[in-house]
Amino acid sequence: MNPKLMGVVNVTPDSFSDGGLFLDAEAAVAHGRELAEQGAEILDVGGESTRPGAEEVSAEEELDRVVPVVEGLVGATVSIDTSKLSVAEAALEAGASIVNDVTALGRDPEIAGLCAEQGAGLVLMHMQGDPRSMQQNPTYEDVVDDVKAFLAERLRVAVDAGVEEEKIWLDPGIGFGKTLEHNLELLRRLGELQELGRPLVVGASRKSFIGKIDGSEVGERIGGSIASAVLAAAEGADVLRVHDVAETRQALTVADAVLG
Ligand code: HH2
Repeated sequence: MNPKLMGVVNVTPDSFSDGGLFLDAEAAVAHGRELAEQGAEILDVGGESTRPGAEEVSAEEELDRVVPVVEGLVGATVSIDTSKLSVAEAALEAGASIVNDVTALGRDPEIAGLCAEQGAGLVLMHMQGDPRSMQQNPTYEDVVDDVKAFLAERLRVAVDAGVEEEKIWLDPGIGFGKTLEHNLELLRRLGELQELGRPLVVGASRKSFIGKIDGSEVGERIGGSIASAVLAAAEGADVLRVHDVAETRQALTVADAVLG
């Protein structure tokens, strides 16, 4: 049990858990460097919040936020958390090597061609609806089967567009158009998504499903985030997208020592 950690570097005023903390490029770069020192193998730089109800930002605004941060993180493995082709393009140019698209090519399908051309990695995440409306009434026949079918189809689309299969990671999108029960079911049955044959990324860190379980506010969810991370790793997650890198790394090291 030794998943990679993807440390979150949000350069936004309104992100779910750390909005406004690292809006200044220098502060964001310093935060990214600190996460890398704590054991993050990948730094996920994002300039647009996807929290429920979040407003879209323009490509120009997003570019202004993320490009200096990606440039400042030279030497680290950087993923760019965006659904916009122009932002993905500029971030790859600035030194990122992975595009983390929470719409799984739903917004800008040309991102696939860009990744193919540049040899970049691509994270395809499941979301039902869009951030403005996704929590209104999420419904599934069977959440795991439905997410799995969606990811299989998106994987095929990306490969058909020329992205090397070896460069694609899949993510069930915890919290994106899902009720508490849907999120729990996905975490419980994560192992079934391994049948897709690609590395699994899981982001559960500080998300609202934790607050729905115990009433905690977003700043009080480290324990719940770590429990989710360890259990996801035990169920086969290959990459964990987390805010609290040092604490998660320690928990995984101990869990690995116990379980072997
Ligand atoms: N979650 C968030 C953003 N990007 N990308 C992937 N692949 N998987 C996730 O689960 C995921 C993601 C939301 O978390 P956060 O960055 O903390 O908040 P915000 O979107 O408000 O910036």
